[in-house]
Amino acid sequence: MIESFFKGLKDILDQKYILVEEIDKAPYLTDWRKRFTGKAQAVVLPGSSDEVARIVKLCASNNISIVPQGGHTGFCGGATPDGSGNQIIMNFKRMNQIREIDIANQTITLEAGCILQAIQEKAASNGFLFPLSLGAEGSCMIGGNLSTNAGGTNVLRYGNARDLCLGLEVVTASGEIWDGMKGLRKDNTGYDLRDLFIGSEGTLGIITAAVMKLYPLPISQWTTLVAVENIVSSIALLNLFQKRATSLLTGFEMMTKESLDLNEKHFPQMANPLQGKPPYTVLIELSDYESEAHVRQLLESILEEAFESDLISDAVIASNLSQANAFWQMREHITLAQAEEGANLKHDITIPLSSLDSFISETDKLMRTKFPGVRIINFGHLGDGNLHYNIAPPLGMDPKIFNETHEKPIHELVYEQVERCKGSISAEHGVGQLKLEGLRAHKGAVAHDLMKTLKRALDPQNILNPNKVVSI
Ligand code: FAD
Ligand code: 2HG
Ligand code: ZN
Repeated sequence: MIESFFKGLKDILDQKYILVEEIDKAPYLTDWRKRFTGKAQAVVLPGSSDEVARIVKLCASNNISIVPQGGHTGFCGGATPDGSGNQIIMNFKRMNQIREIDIANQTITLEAGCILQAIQEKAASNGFLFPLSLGAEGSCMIGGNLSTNAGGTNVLRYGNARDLCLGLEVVTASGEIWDGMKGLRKDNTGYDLRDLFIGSEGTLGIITAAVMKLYPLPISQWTTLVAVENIVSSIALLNLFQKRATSLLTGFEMMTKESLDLNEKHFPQMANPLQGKPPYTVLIELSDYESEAHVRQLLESILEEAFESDLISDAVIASNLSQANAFWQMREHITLAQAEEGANLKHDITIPLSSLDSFISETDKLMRTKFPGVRIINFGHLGDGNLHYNIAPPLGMDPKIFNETHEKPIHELVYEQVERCKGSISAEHGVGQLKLEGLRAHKGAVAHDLMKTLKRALDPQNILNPNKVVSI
């Protein structure tokens, strides 16, 4: 059986694109955070949609399950195989062609393995902005971004990966190629298949190509860091910027003192330029299509109003591009500082802004009472109500013991508070294997059953990334 499977694979792919030796497979078996490691019969590297379709057909007839994989930067173990050693990994790094830029339609057509940063650069060299932007952009791939419906720092203005997508090509569980690549901005012909595949983390179909929206490049961007006393003032500040800057507001990121202290510990060059270590530091970006002077004046006038209303106590405006980049680097480095520090439990949640204060004060209180000494590293995309409410072990605690003893009860505590505040347990990172139980417990029985029905209908053999998102 296995021999005939490998013989079939060799009919589709050159031997050098079928990795079976442990040493060759190893780089594909562990995720970016090193939280998940699996085993695989082989790692396959297809070079075209047709090859993907033929491999899926072969897997279906041999009952072998497939774990699609992009840059393997996901935080939920979605692209890591299980421990059985029976699955194959399908990695997309060879499918990295940018097929077309359509100037009139303002779209870019891409293969699934295109690296996000390469897409941004290609768009910019053609005078366009491709707005999806996240810390892993140097290695994550558009197929992975769409499969996780990635967010990042521009969602406030341009939306997440789903909002940027106008078309998909998908290989189904039976090895059919669905061509949904028309790139239309309006299409009401029945169920929205595109939106079904986006965010499904490789469990309903395999994305092989996509048509994505482009935007004009802004003429000028201004970035500022401001000091804020508490979350209520941070939200009032957001509302002020939304009212005064409307669509020119392109970034609104919140960082607590604890998250920036951790940054400074591991990357002293990333110290907060604001004096006195404020409880909350907010990074705000405005982007303008009119003129440098226009946006600068607008920013100064909004900041003046914020000072007068006592919403902020200090502000630094980046005086040049490199300083603006340094502000953004400081924000993006929190994840890296947490990785340097060791273990941390990630919570990637959204809460309605009106309940955020209640969520934070109640969850902080419970966390500190039930788990004395844990460190709350809270930061995130405040403009989207998306917190990265991460929990690090008490200083000196063994990370392995922390994960074994604290992971389950801490996730549960946070998810219960998310439910109380009518939020979501995943705003952007997805479910994968990490939140499988969390989704089952907190999505609601009806929604969870509908998801299982969809999974059974689209993948009756359960060969596409089984036991990720939902188990059937
Ligand atoms: P992978 O990790 O390889 O895969 C993710 C999921 O998609 C898996 O379930 C996989 O099976 C599936 N998949 C991959 N390719 C395909 C395909 N072609 N067809 C079908 N299924 C597929 N995420 C955010 O949303 N916002 C952030 O701000 C953010 N910042 C990050 C910062 C850092 C430093 C790191 C390391 C990660 C960050 N992430 C963020 C998480 C991660 O980068 C995103 O989830 C990203 O979209 C994953 O892309 P990937 O190519 O690495 O996918
Ligand atoms: C970010 O917003 C990413 O920087 C990573 O989503 C969040 O490290 C995290 O938990
Ligand atoms: Zn994020």
